[in-house]
Amino acid sequence: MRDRHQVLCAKIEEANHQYYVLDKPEIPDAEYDRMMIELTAIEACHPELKTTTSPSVRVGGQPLAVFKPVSHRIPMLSLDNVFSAEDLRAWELRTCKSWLPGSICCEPKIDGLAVSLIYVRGMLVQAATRGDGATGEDVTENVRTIKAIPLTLRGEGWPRLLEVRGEVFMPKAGFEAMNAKARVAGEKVFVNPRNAAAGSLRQLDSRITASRPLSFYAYGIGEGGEMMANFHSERLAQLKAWGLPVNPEVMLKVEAEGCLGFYNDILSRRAELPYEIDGVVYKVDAIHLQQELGFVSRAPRWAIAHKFPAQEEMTLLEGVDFQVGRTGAITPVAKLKPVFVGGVTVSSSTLHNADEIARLDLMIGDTVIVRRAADVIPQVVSVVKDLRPAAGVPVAFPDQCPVCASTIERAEGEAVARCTGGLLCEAQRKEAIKHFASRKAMNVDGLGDKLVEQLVDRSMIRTPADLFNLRAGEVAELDRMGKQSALKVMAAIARSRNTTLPRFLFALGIREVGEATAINLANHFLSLDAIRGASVEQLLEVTDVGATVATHIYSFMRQPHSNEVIDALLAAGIQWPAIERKETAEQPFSGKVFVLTGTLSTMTRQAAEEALRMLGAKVAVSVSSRTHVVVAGSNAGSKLKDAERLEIEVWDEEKLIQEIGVHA
Ligand code: 9MJ
Repeated sequence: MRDRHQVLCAKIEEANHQYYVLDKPEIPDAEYDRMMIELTAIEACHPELKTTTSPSVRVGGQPLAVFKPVSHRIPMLSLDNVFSAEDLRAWELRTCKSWLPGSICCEPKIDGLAVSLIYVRGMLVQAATRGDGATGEDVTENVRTIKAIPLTLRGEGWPRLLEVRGEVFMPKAGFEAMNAKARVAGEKVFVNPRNAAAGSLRQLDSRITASRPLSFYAYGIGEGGEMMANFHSERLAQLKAWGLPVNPEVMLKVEAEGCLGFYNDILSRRAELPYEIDGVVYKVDAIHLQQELGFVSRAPRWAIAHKFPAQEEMTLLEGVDFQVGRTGAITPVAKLKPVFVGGVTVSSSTLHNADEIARLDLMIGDTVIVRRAADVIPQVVSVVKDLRPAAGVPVAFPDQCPVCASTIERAEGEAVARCTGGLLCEAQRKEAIKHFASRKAMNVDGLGDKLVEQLVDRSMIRTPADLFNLRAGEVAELDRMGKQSALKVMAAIARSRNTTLPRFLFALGIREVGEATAINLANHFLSLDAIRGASVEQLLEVTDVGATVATHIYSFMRQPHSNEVIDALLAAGIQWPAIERKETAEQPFSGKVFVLTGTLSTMTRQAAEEALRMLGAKVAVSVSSRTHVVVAGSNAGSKLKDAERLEIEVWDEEKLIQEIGVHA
C-alpha cells in the first residue's frame, strides 16, 4: 500500500510538472483523475500517508479562522516604473552604463500577486503573500492547492532553505470560464484576472482556492540565493530544473535597444499570451552588479518595470439597448461614447444581465470605466460616482420584449431574463435561423446574418424550413445581392440537405443542446424518431444529460411548432446517413446506470462520476426504474428513498472505493 501510494504521488506530481512547467501534458485528464481517486482512497484507509507533500493536499482542507502574519526576512520589494523609451534610456545610464556592459534579463510582467515560497530540504513548508513588503499573510494551505507549484523540489543541489519568489496568477481562459459560470449562476464576477487571483488566494477555505484555475511563475530568489548561480538568468534555469515553472518568454538582451526590442515583441503578442501582463521587467543579470547597485527606498536599482499603455479608459454611458437572443435571453448592451482603449475603438459593451446593472449601480449619463483586456470583449468595469450628473437616469430593465412586446420573465434562481414570445418573436426567429445556417450546424455557406435579417423582415421566411422554398429570383432582388450571389446561396442551401444527425439536432437550437450533447444524443438513440419519442427518463440516460437539458429536449419535442418545423424540414429532403451502433470494448460497468447522492468524504462527486464513466457506466441525475446502482454518501435524501422504494442496489462510499479499486 505504502509503495503504491509513493508511486501514485510521484506519477501525479510528474503529471503536474509536465503540464505546468514543461507545458507538455502527457497523460489524459481522466487518467490523472483516476490516480487522484485511488490516492485519496488509499489515504482514507491509511491517514498516516496523508502528509503535507501528498498531492491530495491539492484539493484543499479544513478552513482557517484567520491568516497568520509572516515577516519576510528579506523584504519583498516592489518595482519602479518607466513608461517610455526615454525613461528606459535614463535608467540604463543610471545603472548599467556606469558599470561594465552586461546582459539584462527581460521578463513579461505578470499581473497577478507576488508570493514567497519557502522550501526546506526541498519541501514546501510556507507560502506567504507580499503584503506591505515587510509582513505578508500565511497562505500555505491555499498555495499547496496550486498545481503549478511543486510540493517537493526535483533534482538536487538546492540550498537547505530556499525562498522562491514569483507571481500567482489566473490564466485568461480560466478567468473567462470562471466568470461565465458565475454569471449563469447569478454569482459575483471578478473585474479582472488580477482581482480574481487575489480573491482566490485570500480564501480562508482552501477548498475554494483549489477550485480556482490559478497558476504560477517563479521570477526570483529571496533567502538561499547565495548558494546559487551568479547570474539571475542562471538562477531561473536552476529553479526550472528543480521543477518550478519559469516564464518561457524570459530572454537576455543587451542595452536599452535590446530591451526595447523585447518590449515591442511582447507588446505585439500581448493578446496571444495566455495570461494578463501589464508590462515587462528588466533586471541586471549579474548578481554582483545587483548587489553593488542596491536599493532606493522600496525598490531595487537593478530592476525596472516598463509598463504598457493603459487598457482602461473613461467614457460616457449614452444609453442601454436590450437585445433578444435565440432563446429569448434579454441582454442589456451599453451604448458608449466611442473611446479608444486597448488598441480598438469601443462604442458598445455587453452588460450581461440585470444583476450586472445593479452591481455597477449604473445610470444613463454616467461616466464609466471601460476595460478592454487583450483579446477579451470590452467590459464596463465601474462607474465614476464623483462624475455622476444630477440628471442621471436609472437604467430600467424592460418587462416587455422590445421586439415582440411579449412579457419578459426571469425564472427563479436564474440570472437571465427571457422574452416569452418564443418563435412568435421576430428576434428569436431571426436568431434561430442564423443558428440553423451557422457553420457548425447546417453550414449554409453565404447565408450570413444580414441576409437572414432581410429575409425575415420581408416575410420571405418564417422558419428554417422556409429556406428550402426560396426562389433564386426573389433572393437576387435583396440588398447587396445579385443573380450570381443568389445562385450561390441557393446552391449552398440545397447542399445543406445532406447532413448528419448530430448537426441537424444541434441546428434545431434546443436550449442547452450544444454540439457535444447533440453527438451524445445521436449516438445513444441512433434515430431522430427515437429522440422525438424519448421520455425525460430515457433522455437522462444519455451521457452528460442532466435534468435541465432532458427537460428542454423533452418540451421542445412536444411543442406543436417544433414538430411542424421538423416535419417541414424532413419534407424538404433533409437527410443523413444512418448511425451504426458503436461496438465498444466491454467494460466492467458497461450498460449500467448509476446515480450519486449525498456527500462523499474522500473524493468529489465529479471525480467519482468520472471514475464510474471510465469504467463504462452511465451516470444519471435522477433515480428511475432504469437505474442499476445508487451510490449514497452521507446526508443522502430523496434519491436514497427512491432507490429503496424501487428496490435498487445501494452502495456506500466504502463499497464504491472498493469497486473502483477492484476494476481500475
Ligand atoms: C512579475 N510580476 O511578473 C518581478 N514580476 O522582480 C517579474 N515581478 C519582480 N519580476 C522583483 N517578472 C520584484 C518584482
